[in-house]
Amino acid sequence: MSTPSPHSVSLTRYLIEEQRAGRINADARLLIEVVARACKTISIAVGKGALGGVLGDAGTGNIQGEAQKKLDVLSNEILLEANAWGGHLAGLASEEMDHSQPISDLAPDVYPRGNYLLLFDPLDGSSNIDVNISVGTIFSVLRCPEGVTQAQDEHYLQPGTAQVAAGYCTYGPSTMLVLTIGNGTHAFTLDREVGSFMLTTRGMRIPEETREFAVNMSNQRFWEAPMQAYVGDLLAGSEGPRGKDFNMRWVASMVADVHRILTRGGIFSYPLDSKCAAKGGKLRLMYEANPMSFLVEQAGGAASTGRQRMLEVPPTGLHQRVPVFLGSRHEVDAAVRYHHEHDARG
Ligand code: P6P
Repeated sequence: MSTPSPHSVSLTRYLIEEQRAGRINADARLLIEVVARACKTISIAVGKGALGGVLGDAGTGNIQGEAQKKLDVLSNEILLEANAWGGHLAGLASEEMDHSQPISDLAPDVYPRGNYLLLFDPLDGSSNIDVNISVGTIFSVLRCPEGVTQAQDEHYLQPGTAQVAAGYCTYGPSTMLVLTIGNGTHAFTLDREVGSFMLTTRGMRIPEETREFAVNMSNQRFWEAPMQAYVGDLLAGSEGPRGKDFNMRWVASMVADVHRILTRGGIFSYPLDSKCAAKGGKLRLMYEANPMSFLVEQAGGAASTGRQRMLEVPPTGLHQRVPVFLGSRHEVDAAVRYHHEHDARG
């Protein structure tokens, strides 16, 4: 049998091949298919822009204290509806909802419940929507603990290493689904004519070294000392201790920044700063940092809080925030070294 060209392998075929190889079971495979189908619906809504009447604020706020965009609310509803009747979930949790929802709250008993917990940020970076910059959906899949019949918030509090699958869909010039089930990180591009996600990169690899960093520099004066020192040395370039010049990119849409790093390398950072330190950071552990860290590690990169491997952070809350450093392994190691050396000096 000839080896299929990457572009002839659909997401469905890829997942069936992984199931045949024993790396995923049917329920998890079908769950990922449901999420991918919901992302296609979100992509259509996002793509309509001003013509779809879905831009602008919804006039509501979420538990994060953020004004919700109409597309935040719509994307959340699309994911809830798609997963309500699928039969693969015990419950789901969203950035846009204060608490998780057991599937029985969403679907009448006629549909079977499953063994998985789905967590998602339905539309990350939505503040960029109104200026037509790429945004995305981030998702994470966990197992519901044995014997739990009504999944509650505490059942989601599992470390990132417990993830069964993780991925994001980026709504950019093309709509791409990037997925890991623990056997590498793979990119699928939506073929709008066929309506299928087609495998376009099997086995994304992040270069270990980089000359590109991503951080919101406007927060520099609020950073901790090790972050100030680390970025100061990046900015010193070839005249400084790093001995090479660096470039900077900051889209302010995590999915877009992480996709660039998975594609060509780099380091993404949202460190602690005095504005967000009281909350533990800006980005959320369970449905932003953990899924992105799983994808990055599976692509040969590294992900840390600056002081601890991200995937080993013991969760304490559904909307817990953490500082984030992820990307090219050697560059993340360098940033962590600045933090460790600072802490060792006391
Ligand atoms: P800032 C978007 O709101 C988000 O959660 C991430 O997607 C993004 O990386 C970050 O916040 C941007 O934060 O402070 O630069 O606007």
